[in-house]
Amino acid sequence: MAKKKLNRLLVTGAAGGIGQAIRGKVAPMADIVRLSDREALGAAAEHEEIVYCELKDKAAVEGMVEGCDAIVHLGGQSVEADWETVRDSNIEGLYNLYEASRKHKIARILFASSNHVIGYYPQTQLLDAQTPPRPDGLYGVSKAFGEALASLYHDKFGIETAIVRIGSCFPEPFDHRMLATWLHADDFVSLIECMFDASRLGCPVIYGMSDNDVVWWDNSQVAYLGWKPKHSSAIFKQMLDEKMARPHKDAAVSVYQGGVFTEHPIMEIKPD
Ligand code: NAI
Ligand code: 15L
Repeated sequence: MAKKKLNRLLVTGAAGGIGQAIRGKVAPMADIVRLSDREALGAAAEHEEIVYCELKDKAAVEGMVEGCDAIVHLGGQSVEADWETVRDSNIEGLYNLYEASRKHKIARILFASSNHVIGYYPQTQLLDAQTPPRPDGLYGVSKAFGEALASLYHDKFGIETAIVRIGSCFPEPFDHRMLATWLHADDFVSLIECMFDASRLGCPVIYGMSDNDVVWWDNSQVAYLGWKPKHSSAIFKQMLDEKMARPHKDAAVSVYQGGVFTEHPIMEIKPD
């Protein structure tokens, strides 16, 4: 349970997979949870309010942010896509969010970054918060832009951001790679509590993974947050071994941290 209570917490991308998984669980963190997306969000519970918003619409984003004191920013293009799609949601959209946050004096943001910022590193290399980006596609590049924007708004305006390079946040791992990258939604919720409870957050890079047996990432530099993931992908290993053959050792999914994202081409919108 969070120690401090926010007045109004904004959760963007609330209609998405992670948004739906954490929706009920962030309720104790704030008097009011404002949920936003461009897709349907269902009916608001008593403690919730709903604001539909397209992130590339600057004025709409200002309206969405106004009156909030903190943001969990999940909204955006969440897999590889053509440049225009990535740009609208993750470049323009994120700039709009940080500009609105500056104008409306938001103190803290969680930015849902991705392991695809560092997807071209080999699985044999242990990475930490200082590891430079090595994106595996335009999506990864857009998340690296987001991390740089968060850093700028911290240094220039003092807005604190938890930059979370999320691994794979799904109910269970789909493949052997995800034994290293898996993040249980409840561990993500406990990270959100820790980042809002911390007396000083700063603008750290945090790897979003559960307490898995296979480890590619070192979170020791954010030990001050006191985040202790409780779940582990280890309970799924046997199920995966029985369900599918281990991929070949030279396959992208076995070699690179970003797995098959390294194999995506540059996607172009086909002219009509
Ligand atoms: P998702 O694709 O299920 O949800 C994203 C939501 O953002 C969707 O509901 C979509 O409607 C909304 N959205 C997209 N573009 C928008 C726009 N221009 N305006 C308004 N809303 C827009 O993604 P998921 O899995 O829930 O991920 C949430 C966030 O976490 C994303 O930013 C994703 O990049 C990041 N992430 C997720 C991982 C995972 O394992 N689920 C891993 C790494 C990062
Ligand atoms: C991501 O960044 C995606 O949002 C998610 O859909 C998964 O592909 C995840 O990374 C992953 O690498 O497993």
